Amino acid sequence: MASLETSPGGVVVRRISNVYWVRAADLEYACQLRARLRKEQVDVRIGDRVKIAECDDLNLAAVIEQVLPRTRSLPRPPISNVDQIVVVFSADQPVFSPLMVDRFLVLAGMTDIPAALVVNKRDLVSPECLAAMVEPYKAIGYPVVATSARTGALSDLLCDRVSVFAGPSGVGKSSLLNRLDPRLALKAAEVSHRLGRGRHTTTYASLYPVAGGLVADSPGYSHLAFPPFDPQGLAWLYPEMALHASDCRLSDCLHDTEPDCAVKSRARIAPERYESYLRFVQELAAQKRTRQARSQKVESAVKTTGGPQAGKRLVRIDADQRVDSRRTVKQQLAELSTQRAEGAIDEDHLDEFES
Ligand SMILES: Nc1nc2c(ncn2[C@@H]2O[C@H](COP(=O)(O)OP(=O)(O)O)[C@@H](O)[C@H]2O)c(=O)[nH]1
Ligand SMILES: [Mg+2]
Ligand SMILES: [Zn+2]
Repeated sequence: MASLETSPGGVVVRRISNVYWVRAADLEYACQLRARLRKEQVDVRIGDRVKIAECDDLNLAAVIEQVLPRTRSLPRPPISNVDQIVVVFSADQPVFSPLMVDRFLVLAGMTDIPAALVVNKRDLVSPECLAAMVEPYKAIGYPVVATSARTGALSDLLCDRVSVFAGPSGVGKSSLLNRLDPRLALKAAEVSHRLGRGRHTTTYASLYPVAGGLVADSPGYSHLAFPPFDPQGLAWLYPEMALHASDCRLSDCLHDTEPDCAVKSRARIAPERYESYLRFVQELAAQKRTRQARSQKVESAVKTTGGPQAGKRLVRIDADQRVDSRRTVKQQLAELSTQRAEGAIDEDHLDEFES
């Protein structure tokens, strides 16, 4: 048995119910939480760095003694200390869609986690075709790897990092990971464990050791709508636009038809990228209008109270407001994750909202 001082730190890679698998020194220990942590209801997530104790190397069991502070976390699914989001697309089958690529890059940008782009199935297109796909993203500074799960690997990109794969289904995410480690047999492993806790349902992802790093295979990315986000902030998530965004005449410039727009006059934006930008601006603006209309509705409902029907109405308004306060928590969460992206808040503050 090792004492806390000598026991290696580890990373939580998987959780099923109240058993946490912690990877430490190339071994995976099935761990319980120390009673003290359970009593304090310490929230332990996949990707958390922890101190373990009472390591039983024969049965690979241990106890989690301490959870170390987190850095960059993915809110959904909750994975801590993520170094990069690897956006995976295929060169063909399914067809390469720059619009979808940009959506994933923007979604990644809305967290504070750096993104890389992998274009898989390079065996299906000509080198010229492939170059046309990857060059625009290389030019604006994203790490880009063109590969094929049939022939190539991604080792350099994944080494020494915690990565989360994201991308549409069918592009070869599982195949790429299986190629790096055939023991993974990831088809089955993709099934994540759902635990119902009251009204909350939490989906847990797993981290797999591959190519000298840890990788989560494409968790819950079926939901591709943007979280609440101000359209004026979108240009900051387009690196080639962000370079000039602070030089526009209007501080709230959307870089569309505004006068003296430094982005439009100076930035070198690929036409597809500018097209996706304008579409996403519209989408975010429409979402914002819906949110505002909904909160105005609640406000005006509150103002109509009073008179003979007041008691009855109050019941209804009460119900409305409850719905709204749940929404507000969601909005606050999204705002918090934006603030967190800007380094404005720490994780402990966020936990108050998520628990
Ligand atoms: N030609 C070709 N097919 C691939 C490649 N990678 C994966 N595939 C095929 O694409 C399909 C979807 O792969 P899968 O790994 O399940 O994609 P996922 O949904 O992103 O995990 C499977 O039939 C794979 O055999 C590749 O590099 N080249
Ligand atoms: Mg898959
Ligand atoms: Zn502008």
